[in-house]
Amino acid sequence: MQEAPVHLPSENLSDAILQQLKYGLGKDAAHATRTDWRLALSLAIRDRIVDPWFASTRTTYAKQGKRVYYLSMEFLIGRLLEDAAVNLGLMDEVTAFFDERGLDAKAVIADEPDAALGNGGLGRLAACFLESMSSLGCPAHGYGIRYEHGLFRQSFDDGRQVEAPEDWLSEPHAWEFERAEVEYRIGFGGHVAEENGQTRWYPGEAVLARAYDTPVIGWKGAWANTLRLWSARPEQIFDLSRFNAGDYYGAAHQEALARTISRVLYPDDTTDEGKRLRLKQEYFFTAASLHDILRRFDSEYDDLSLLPEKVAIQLNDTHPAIAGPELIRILHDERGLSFEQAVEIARGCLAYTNHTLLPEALERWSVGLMAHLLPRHMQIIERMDALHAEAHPDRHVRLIDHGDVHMGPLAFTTAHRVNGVSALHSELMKDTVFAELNRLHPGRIVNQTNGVTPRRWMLSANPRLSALITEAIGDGWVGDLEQLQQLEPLAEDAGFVEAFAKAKRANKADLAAYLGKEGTGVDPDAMFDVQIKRIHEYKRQHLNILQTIALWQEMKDDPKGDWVPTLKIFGGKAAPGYFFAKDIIRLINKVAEVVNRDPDTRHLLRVAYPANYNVSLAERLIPAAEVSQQISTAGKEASGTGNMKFALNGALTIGTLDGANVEIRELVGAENFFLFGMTAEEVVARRQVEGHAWQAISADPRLARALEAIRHGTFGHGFGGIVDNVSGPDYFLVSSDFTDYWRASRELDAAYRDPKAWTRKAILNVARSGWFSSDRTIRGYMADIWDAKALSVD
Ligand code: GLS
Repeated sequence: MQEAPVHLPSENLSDAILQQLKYGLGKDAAHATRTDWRLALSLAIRDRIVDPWFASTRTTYAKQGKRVYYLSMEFLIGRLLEDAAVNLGLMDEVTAFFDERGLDAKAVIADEPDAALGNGGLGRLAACFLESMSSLGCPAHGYGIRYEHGLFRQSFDDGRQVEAPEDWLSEPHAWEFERAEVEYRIGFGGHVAEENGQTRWYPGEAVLARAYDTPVIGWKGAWANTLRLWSARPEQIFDLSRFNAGDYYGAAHQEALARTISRVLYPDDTTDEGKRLRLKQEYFFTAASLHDILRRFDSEYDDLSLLPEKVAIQLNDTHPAIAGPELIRILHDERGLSFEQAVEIARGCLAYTNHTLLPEALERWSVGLMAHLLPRHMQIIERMDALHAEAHPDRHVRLIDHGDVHMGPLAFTTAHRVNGVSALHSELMKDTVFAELNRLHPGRIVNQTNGVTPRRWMLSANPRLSALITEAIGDGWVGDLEQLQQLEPLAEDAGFVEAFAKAKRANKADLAAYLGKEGTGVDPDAMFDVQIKRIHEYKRQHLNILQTIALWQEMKDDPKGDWVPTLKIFGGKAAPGYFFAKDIIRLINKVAEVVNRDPDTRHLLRVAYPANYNVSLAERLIPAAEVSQQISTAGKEASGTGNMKFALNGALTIGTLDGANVEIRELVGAENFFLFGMTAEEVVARRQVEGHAWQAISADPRLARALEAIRHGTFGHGFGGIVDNVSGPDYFLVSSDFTDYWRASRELDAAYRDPKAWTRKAILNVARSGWFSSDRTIRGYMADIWDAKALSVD
């Protein structure tokens, strides 16, 4: 039999995989390792994406569609293979192929490294958005950095977080195409000169940005967009004269310096650290992306005034906010437009998403650093500041203040739209950080509540529930999540309620088996109560663990009492320099050690903290969760997206009125949500009460006793900082919210005692979560911010 040449992928997936194994990887099936199979499968599936990908590009050119460019420091994409197989409808064929060979398709898929090019919600949102833009046919590119090392790998040593570098690129990466021909020179430093009435920037050093493309296929394979990541390279790869002189280290110096720019992801998304290198990273990927955007624009149009009509550039937080001054610089200095015209056009293209109100997370760069690294941009920022002052003489807001450039106001003034990520957050933006800018530019702030892609967070992560839903209402929900509403009447259908509970129970059993391998033996019939997210004081994992300690103490007092057996699951990483958060991690692990081996209570309460929480682990945990902990101090969590994934998968939320919890509660119904705690307004008032923490502790013996146990070393030593904090300044109001949290937790237990009623609530959570699809969010951006239209391949 004659085999098809490898460049013509076989129609038949099995043949295509075998061809890729042989011709793409040079491996014989008899000797193929799991990684070989995974790579062969990935390449065979990638081949199937190329045609729709090219067709999407051709369509965008032919229809002269408006293009959306999503600039983000982070794309927390996780594994790509299953996404692609699911969207192309190939999962059954993949499973059958490996079944035939006695291999486990799931294990092959899980062999893919989890691409952790992000920290948390902000990066994962960017990944969900890319998928939704492809599923909707919105012509788009994601632009970011191809970090060699994504977010660190976490392990625990005696309960302490230990960080190790992550190396997802140590194996071949099947999804990307290196574009050696797409390379831009990115300058830093140097000086600015006036020549014949024109301003010119002469950078003192430069690196090259090289493009790597990953196609992102949408639902049903109808459209594909591109994630283009930039990798830094030296201009001169090697200094031969130094090498020949025996200076081997010096000869490679330039290369090492340049590569540093795309080497590591900053392991913190809430504080601005790393200063010089981080600013370099930000400018590096933003400038490369703008060059690329303009090159593409120039290939189609020759009138720069068309830019806002044809190009929408979304700034995912302020990390790419230097895009404003850079675009103005290019249009004014290099393309000869007047400064005012350049500002006008740049603003027409740019929009900015704010993702946090935490003051320490609002980026600022010292004028000295900015002027040193980007001297021309600093001049432009000064001029923008002066222009803004001239236009609004009564204002107080400055782009430059106390020797710092403030990136939030800079992004705000260079964007035509600024959006928050939940209804509450957008309102708080108007009242707090951007109050004055909002007054000067009414209508510029809009809201786009976050969303999550149902393809990954339901269809592939929760195949059991997906199959059940499809059996009940057909498969239209995958592309139109609001169809889940059709499940509502089924909450009263005994057969459906039973099948739903069975699916959840099976997901729990899978997770129990996994956690068992990880070292925590658990009972799959316990209530699975989950808090997974970055470890941060405002997210209040310490409130959760304090409540767990208090519960354990009461169980110990009365082990024969009518308790709901509970498994508390925690997951998350702390920024390496955030010592308080690292103490919280150690406390959770130490409480787990004590509680899990207590013979009086171990059948009632267990604590599990699997290490190295990432996207893939989230995909295991969320489908098995029954309780979703969303307990941040009100006013601090901009939105949350984990909260949406849990509700969609039928977990009931215990939460505060914070971020998108507010909208979740409105939609799923107050009776299907366990609310507690102060509102954002009450939080502000409570902080003014002198001794608020101490008052709360004095009024609640449970809290006092739990704190006492920590102080007395029941869980080991070194936790004085946590106890002192929550009984002293307690900025995040752990103590003040404890009593109400305890109440809501016990109400939750009571509800869990009636399995049928609980399952009905879970079904209603699923049925009413359709609005939280990122397809809905992207439609909102397209209509209210980008003015972009969906296209389809004819
Ligand atoms: C974040 C917020 O903290 C989250 O509440 C939000 O869901 C996410 C996406 O909008 O953005 N901001 C941030 O800096 N990191 C986040 O995860």
